[in-house]
Amino acid sequence: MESVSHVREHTHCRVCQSARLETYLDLGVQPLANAFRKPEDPTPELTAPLVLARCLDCGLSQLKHVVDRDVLYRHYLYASGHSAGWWQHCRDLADEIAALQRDAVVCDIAANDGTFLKICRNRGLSGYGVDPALDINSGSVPMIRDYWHLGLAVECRFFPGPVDVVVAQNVLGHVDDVQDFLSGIATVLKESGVAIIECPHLIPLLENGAFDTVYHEHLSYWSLSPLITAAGLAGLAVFDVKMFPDLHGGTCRYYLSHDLGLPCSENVWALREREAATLTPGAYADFGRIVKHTLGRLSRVLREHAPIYAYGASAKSTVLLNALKAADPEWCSCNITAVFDDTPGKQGMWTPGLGLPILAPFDDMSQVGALLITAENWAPQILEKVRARGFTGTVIRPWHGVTVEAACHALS
Ligand code: JHZ
Ligand code: ZN
Repeated sequence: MESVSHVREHTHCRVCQSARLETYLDLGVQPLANAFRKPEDPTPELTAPLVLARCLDCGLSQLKHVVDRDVLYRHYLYASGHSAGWWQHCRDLADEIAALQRDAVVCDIAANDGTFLKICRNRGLSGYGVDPALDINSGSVPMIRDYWHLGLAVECRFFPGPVDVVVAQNVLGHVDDVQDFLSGIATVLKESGVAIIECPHLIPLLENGAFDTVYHEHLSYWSLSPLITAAGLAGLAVFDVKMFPDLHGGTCRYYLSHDLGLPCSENVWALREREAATLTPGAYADFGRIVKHTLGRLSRVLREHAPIYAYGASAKSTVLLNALKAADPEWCSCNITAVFDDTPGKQGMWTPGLGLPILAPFDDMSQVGALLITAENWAPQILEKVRARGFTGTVIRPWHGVTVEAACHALS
């Protein structure tokens, strides 16, 4: 692997500009988590340091290195439409928006394959998506192929016009210039409009020991407190929040409006209090210890149960498997035979760093002895699928200190 030339060191907090960034997780130099490759690809793999720090002033957790976004997003293989749990989440959100305003116009930032907008359309809502990925097929959903930014928002406000709702799911953490991004939202939103921003929350990340969600795409690991600061600078206010503990390991939905000085909900106060009580220096230190423990135990478990198949060629799988290899001097790639994934675009590719083959799951899974779940956030759906195909072996899950169970007991 060669070092990536498109890496910039990030020295100041992207919310408050403080230089007081304190490292609390160092996963070394890692391949890019979504850089799945064709086996015959001769180009060297790109890598970058993966170091997580927190701002001692505003509390934002952020990576200390920024990879050029064109390297990460112009050819993006992740298609949100392939995860059934994600469909349900989007259906619920579209219902909520339709109940609020039957004819709402929606701008979906980082719309990916248009899954959410297609669901909106079935409910009579209209709108358009914005996404920089050049080769994701979004069907007939109108899609602007660009990164969301203030200049684009100014154009969109002019045509097609201001919108009632902005939806930004799993994108704020990927954004380097947060101020420009949020100002763009404020610009395109009608006076009475609502912005709905979702991203994994920092507390479950720390509590679950979910270090595999730390990768180069995720520049920031948000919590409410720094978001209130960043939103305020863009003329927006957070007026409500909702937690989804099972989504991507613990997602928070933030509701924002133009800052009209109106009171916010009880949920906002409660989450602020919870953050103040939970996100203590000790919690960050504990997280480092959990990660070390997880890697050590997982190495042993994988050796004991080899040969193993993994399920879920997620970005998380790249981090997990490469961190394991880096931490385990006795690591042997042959302990893991292949990684299953239902995404057709990923099948036939190799995983970043380790070069494990990605396969479609077998019709008959009864011959698979042990399965490492590498998309832990989708574990229930994956287990249902493999059990239905005859899998009766051992299930290994990496979060919560590593669990090892027979298929018949896992998550039942
Ligand atoms: P999944 C993504 O990360 C992308 P990833 C992104 N970087 C982000 O921010 C986070 O989400 C939040 C497969 N799968 O969704 C599909 C099956 O094969 O956890 C995916 O390849 N069968 C924008 O990549 C992978 O697992 C199934 O039944 O870590 C899951 O990836 C299910 C449920 C999933 O996200
Ligand atoms: Zn800060």
